Amino acid sequence: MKVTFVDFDRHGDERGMLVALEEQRNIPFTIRRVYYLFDTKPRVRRGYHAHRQLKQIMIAVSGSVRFHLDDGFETTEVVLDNPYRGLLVESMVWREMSEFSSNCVLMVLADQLYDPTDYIRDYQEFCTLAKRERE
Ligand code: T46
Repeated sequence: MKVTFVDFDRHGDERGMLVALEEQRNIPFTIRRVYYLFDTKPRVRRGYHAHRQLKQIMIAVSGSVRFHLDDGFETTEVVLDNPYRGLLVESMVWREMSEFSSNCVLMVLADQLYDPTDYIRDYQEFCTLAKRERE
């Protein structure tokens, strides 16, 4: 399946590095929510859901994490380990995250406020909906 990365400009000098994230500029949507995952325990795998509408950009601002992505037809694995690179995860993509490094801070920019009804947590239901959308 196709994976879209967004590479951010690196602003830096002898003092250190900086990345700027701006909605509708290098972030391809209006940012309505930001959250971050950190201190994820060893061997934890999380996610196990898709979103009906939500679109997000994931950035490992520190450390690394593996994403398993599934659009209902194909799957792929992606490692995020670089604060200059965002992973765009569109709606209707099943995701599971694993192999969080102990220093991983995964920052997520989302185009919607938190809405538990947007989650599809049953994999078979997800596959059925994904197939229906393509018909
Ligand atoms: C995703 C991956 C990368 C809130 O109260 N507000 C929020 O905005 C979020 C995202 C979560 N929560 C609460 C709901 C749960 O009680 O925080 C708790 C943990 O959330 P969840 O179990 O959904 O975490 P993950 O790691 O399975 O998934 C999260 C996002 O929910 C999801 O959209 O793509 O991170």
